[in-house]
Formats: sequence, C-alpha cells, structure tokens
Amino acid sequence: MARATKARQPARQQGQPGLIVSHYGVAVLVRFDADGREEPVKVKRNSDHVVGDRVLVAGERVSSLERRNALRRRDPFGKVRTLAANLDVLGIVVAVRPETPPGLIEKAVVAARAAHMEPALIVNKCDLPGSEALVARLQADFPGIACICQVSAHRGDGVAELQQLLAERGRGAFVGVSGSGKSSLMNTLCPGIALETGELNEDDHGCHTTSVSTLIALPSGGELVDTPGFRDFSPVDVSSEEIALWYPGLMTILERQPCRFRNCRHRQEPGCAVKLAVESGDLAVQRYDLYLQTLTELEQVESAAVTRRKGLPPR
Ligand SMILES: Nc1nc2c(ncn2[C@@H]2O[C@H](COP(=O)(O)OP(=O)(O)O)[C@@H](O)[C@H]2O)c(=O)[nH]1
Ligand SMILES: [Mg+2]
Ligand SMILES: [Zn+2]
Repeated sequence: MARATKARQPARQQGQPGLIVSHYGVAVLVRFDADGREEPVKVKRNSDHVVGDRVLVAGERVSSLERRNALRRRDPFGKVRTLAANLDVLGIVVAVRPETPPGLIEKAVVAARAAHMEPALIVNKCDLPGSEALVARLQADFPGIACICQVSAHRGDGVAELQQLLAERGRGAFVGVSGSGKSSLMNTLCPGIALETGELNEDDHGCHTTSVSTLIALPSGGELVDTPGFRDFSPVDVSSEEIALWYPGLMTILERQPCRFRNCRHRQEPGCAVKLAVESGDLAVQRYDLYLQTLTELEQVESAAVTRRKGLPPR
C-alpha cells in the first residue's frame, strides 16, 4: 500500500522547507518555515540528520540542505558522529572543579575555528574559591579568544552577559567535561527545560534509544543545542597538516611569520617559526607540547583511517 502511494508521488516533489529542532534517534521534529508548526517525521537510525539542519520534507522523505558548518566528534570506536549543524558559537564550559584536562580547551578552540564558529570560554562556578585565578590564567593563555565569560549557574553571575552573547550571535552549543555545569547553565538560561544535572553518567546517554538532542529557543534571544555526551573532544574536520593554523598560540605566530616549508608540522623542520618562538620564549613550552600531542593523536587517527580504507589489518 505504502509503496503504491509513494510511486504515485510526483518525481520532482519539492518538499516543504523547515528546521530540525529535535532528534529522537528514529524520528526528528521539524519546524516548518511556512507556519511554525512542528511535526515529527520518521528517519533511519543512521541517517545523518541533526538538530540545526535545514531540511526539505516531502511526505516521509527528509532531505538535508547544505550546512554552513557542523559540530562533529569521534566516538570511542573511531566513528565520526555529527552532533549539530549550523552553529555560530561554541561555548567551552570550564570550572575550577572538575578540572579540564590540559589540551582540551585548545582542541575545542581548533574545532570551532576550523568550522567557522566563534569559540567562547565560559568559566562556570565563579562562586567557588580559585575561580579568579583560573580566569586570570585563561586570559593569559588565550589572548586570541575575544569572549571569556565568568558565570555562576547557581548564583546567576554573568548570566546576562551570556544571554547577550547568544542573542547577538545566534545559535550556540556547550562543550566541556562532565560536571562543569553545562546542563545547569542551560537550565539557568532557559528556566523550565529542567535538564538533569549532577551525578548522571553522560556516557550512558549515547547508547540509549531515548537519546534526544534538542534546539532550545532562549527567551532572551538566540538558541542553544542540547546534545548528550558532549565532552570528549577531538577535532574531526581538521587535518594534521592544518591544525597549527587554528591552534591557540601557534595561530598568531604563523600569521606573523610563516615557516620556510609550507607543509611544516613544526617538529624538527628547518626554518620553523614555531620552534623559533619556543626558543625565544614567545611560545610556552607546555603549549607547544600540547600541540605536539594533539598532532600525534591526529596523525594516528589519520593513518588508522588509511589502514581501514585499504582493508589492511590494524598495526
Ligand atoms: N558551585 C557551583 N556548582 C555548580 C554550578 N553549576 C553547576 N554546579 C554543580 O556542578 C555539578 C554538575 O553540573 P551539571 O550541570 O550536571 O554539569 P554537566 O555535566 O556539565 O551538565 C552539579 O552538582 C551542579 O549542581 C555553579 O555555578 N556553582
Ligand atoms: Mg549535563
Ligand atoms: Zn614550522
């Protein structure tokens, strides 16, 4: 029956334009441009549709329109998963407790810049002692980041600033280690959504069929994407060759003074502006080491991908 109906549909059916505002794994909720009506539409479990995608819906068929950008991550099995599309701001949420592992902010900044999203550093829990020192350290370490906000989801400090940022920029998403306060911040920004906070284990989420990702319209303007399991972070769309161009600290050096070789990876190459900056103290050794670590990780991922493509057994 269904097939017969399908066959009768005109081949060039255009479909109705809309926006994916929620994803339930096997269905998406589409908000139609024409009248703002929201309707669920079934999709295949592994279809690449994500929240933030502009789509055309024709009957049961959902086709995504071209994306401006997408936030993607590699899961623990090496598979790349798209989390959200068409974002303007990536809010990197950190706090004095739990500590953010070294290099994670850098990776998130690289991912944001490479995808043309504005990276913003959001220092949450500024009600806790030690926050001032953390902010000072981040300001010194990330002079290239225009927006470093101090907030407290509990006390409400800085929330107005964050609201203004999102209202001005448009659509944002939060990344950061589990426990940094991403859900608490969203609850503060959008009272009434009542996201679970606290001790829940984010790792569980991805495996469950109920895993939902939603676009939340903020009363103060702008939107936030709430995606479960948004913490472990490695840039996906950046190659080992170009990572330095976006890397905090290295980016400014390379803008000022390119290396002798165009494809310099800044390890041992002669005429390397980055090595020179390390030697002269312009670039902190710790920062340089974090870069090398991320570079090596990325090279390993790339060579594993080549091995898979060639069907060779992994090394
Ligand atoms: N002191 C303090 N604790 C906070 C603040 N925001 C969140 N928390 C606490 O930090 C824990 C983790 O918060 P949650 O929002 O679940 O973090 P998520 O894992 O990043 O979503 C919870 O126990 C929150 O109550 C804050 O501004 N100040
Ligand atoms: Mg959470
Ligand atoms: Zn170099």
